[in-house]
Amino acid sequence: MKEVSRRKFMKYSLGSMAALAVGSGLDWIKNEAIAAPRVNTLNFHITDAIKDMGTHNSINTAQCYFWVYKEDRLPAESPGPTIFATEGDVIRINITNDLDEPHAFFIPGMFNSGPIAPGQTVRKFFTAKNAGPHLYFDNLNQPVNRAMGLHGAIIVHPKAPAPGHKFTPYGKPTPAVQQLFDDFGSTAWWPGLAWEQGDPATNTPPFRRHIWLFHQASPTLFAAVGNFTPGLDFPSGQFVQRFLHDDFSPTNNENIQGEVGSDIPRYFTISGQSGHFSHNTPYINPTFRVGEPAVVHILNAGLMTISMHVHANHFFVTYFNGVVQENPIWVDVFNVYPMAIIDYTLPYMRPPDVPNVRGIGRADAGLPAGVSGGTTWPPNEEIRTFMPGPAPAGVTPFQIVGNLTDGAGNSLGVQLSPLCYPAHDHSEPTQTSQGGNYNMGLIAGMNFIGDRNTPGAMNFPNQPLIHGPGPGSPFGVDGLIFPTAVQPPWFQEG
Ligand SMILES: [Cu+2]
Repeated sequence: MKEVSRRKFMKYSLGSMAALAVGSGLDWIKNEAIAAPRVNTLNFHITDAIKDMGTHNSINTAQCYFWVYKEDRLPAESPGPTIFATEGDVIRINITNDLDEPHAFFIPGMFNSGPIAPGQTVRKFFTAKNAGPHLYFDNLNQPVNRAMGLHGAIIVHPKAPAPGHKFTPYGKPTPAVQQLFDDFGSTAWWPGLAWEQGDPATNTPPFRRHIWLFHQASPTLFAAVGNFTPGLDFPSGQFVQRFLHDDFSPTNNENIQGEVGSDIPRYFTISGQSGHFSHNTPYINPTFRVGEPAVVHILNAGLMTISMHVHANHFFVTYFNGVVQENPIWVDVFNVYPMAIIDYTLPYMRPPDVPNVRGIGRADAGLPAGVSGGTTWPPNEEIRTFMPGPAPAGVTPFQIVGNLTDGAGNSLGVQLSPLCYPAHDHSEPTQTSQGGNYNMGLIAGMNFIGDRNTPGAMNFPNQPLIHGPGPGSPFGVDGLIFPTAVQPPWFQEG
């Protein structure tokens, strides 16, 4: 095994679910509003860490060495913490480089720290602008420093919508995107809530948004970078070649545990998580009702192309690499190239795969004369399925029953609800954890917990999912930063 110079240097290790407290959706910002810190100044250290990948257990460890932006008040993690700001905010930032070669903090079009020497601290400020999603990253020795984990998302919210219009996620929306967000909640074809509109009665937050920040990790290559001659940059050409094209035969590449293997990435992450840990995490997966439109900010900090595909709803591509779209196409899969930033705007309409006598996505009605059976929306077939056993005849929808009981006569029947649809990468043969099974790789979802446009179906029964972590949740309350002492105008407490 090679000498591991950086391991003496390393200050942080990650191994618990609490390390997930870096991702965010506005839903849990709202839920955790009282405890969430709003800070004047970001205090970042550029340092390194060992992260548990994929398994999150101590028996079958799957660890990887990373470089991270660590905020003083938050756990070490890659990606770094999501920063929420409002257009025009002045953000103070102190950045200390604890590693032994120059590093930087860069937001295209917004801020550039310039090279920060080992041991040096820079104190700067910048103004949040260009409302929309942005990547922050280390732009030195590209793409090595960024790919080693030095990246994160900054979401700039517009100060106000144009007069007479509703909020969009952008400062200067195109007419088509403005029309879409104006239509949400106020037209016959998009009934329900506007994007800017919440509903305390259903615990629905306003400004529903999630962040899917993509990255790929190579335990052997990252260890090689960590072990490289202190003070020298790892050759970027060699890094890219090994990352994308190394063969799968065993080589002398070693990870931090001394295991050998290919330098091809083994871990494909969404906001730092894979598989079960991305698919069942409230801050990654939108979980709303029909009529509660939501935005997913897609950012690819890695070196491989992702084609994230969402079941249940087509999404509008409203933003592409800094450009609000003139013509927001409505698609179910869209390529996300390295460094691409794309917004998927989910209308949260009825999943059209649930059939309906009036047509896909339309309001339901009784069946035509002479046709037997029942209506199909609310999704009776799905949520009237009881395990164990069928519901007795005559049972109304949304009533938990079963044909088995416990000793006290209580039913054991459980309805299958809510409706959970997957979202996954359409280039899955390579984009998976150690190959061959996207359930261990890039998997997220889109969940429906009710329908606010259908009487009696506001809340589907038996919901195991929640909008976000509650008090005492292992996800913690520290996963977001408002870099201003002033509560943003778009922030509302329910
Ligand atoms: Cu699929």
